[in-house]
Amino acid sequence: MPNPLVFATHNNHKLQEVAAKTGSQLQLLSLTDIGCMEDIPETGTTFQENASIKSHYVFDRYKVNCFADDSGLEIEALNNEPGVYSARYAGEHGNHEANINKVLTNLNGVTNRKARFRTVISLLWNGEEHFFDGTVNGTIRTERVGAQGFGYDPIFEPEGYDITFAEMSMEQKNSISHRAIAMEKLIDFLNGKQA
Ligand code: ITT
Repeated sequence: MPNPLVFATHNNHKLQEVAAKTGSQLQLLSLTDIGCMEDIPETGTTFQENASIKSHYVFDRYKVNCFADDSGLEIEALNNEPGVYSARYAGEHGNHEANINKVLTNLNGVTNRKARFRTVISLLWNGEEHFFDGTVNGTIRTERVGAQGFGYDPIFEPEGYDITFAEMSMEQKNSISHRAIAMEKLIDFLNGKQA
């Protein structure tokens, strides 16, 4: 019997990326599946803090095993901005177009293009909290390339590749992404628990 596990996100792209990896051992449920339609406040100042706020919010109300992630882009030349503000860097939550424009403007003429995507996952499993993280290093392009993915994907070129995340298929991005790395650690942990 698959174990129900709630992924505390409203972002369908993320759910799909993760669902492609979890297989049949877990029944992955979204916030929509459990009827949680509220926007969970992300008031922390670190990825870890925000992930933890979200997983606790769901657990406190629904008493289910659950996990939440917080992810974002850190750009070296911008003092690791946008960081925890990645989704609302230009003001409005989830306006990826405006967010990318702001990054490109802020990096105009800057030669250090180093950046990294980071994910931290907080898992509440049988009443205990566990953290998992993932990082992908790369560089910020000077213009958008590619139409796949979401967020900052069109301007992020992962190290070791000459294409952006937005030029990769979901499968390819999924095999190397920050979220995938953190998720793999989560899944290893869960498999260990169920063995
Ligand atoms: P939820 O809070 O509902 O889970 P979100 O869109 O806010 O969804 P995250 O907290 O994981 O998702 O990420 C914050 C922002 O960081 C996201 O809106 C994007 O702008 C950026 N981001 C995170 N992961 C990304 C990825 O794989 N590709 C491109 N941008 C990403």
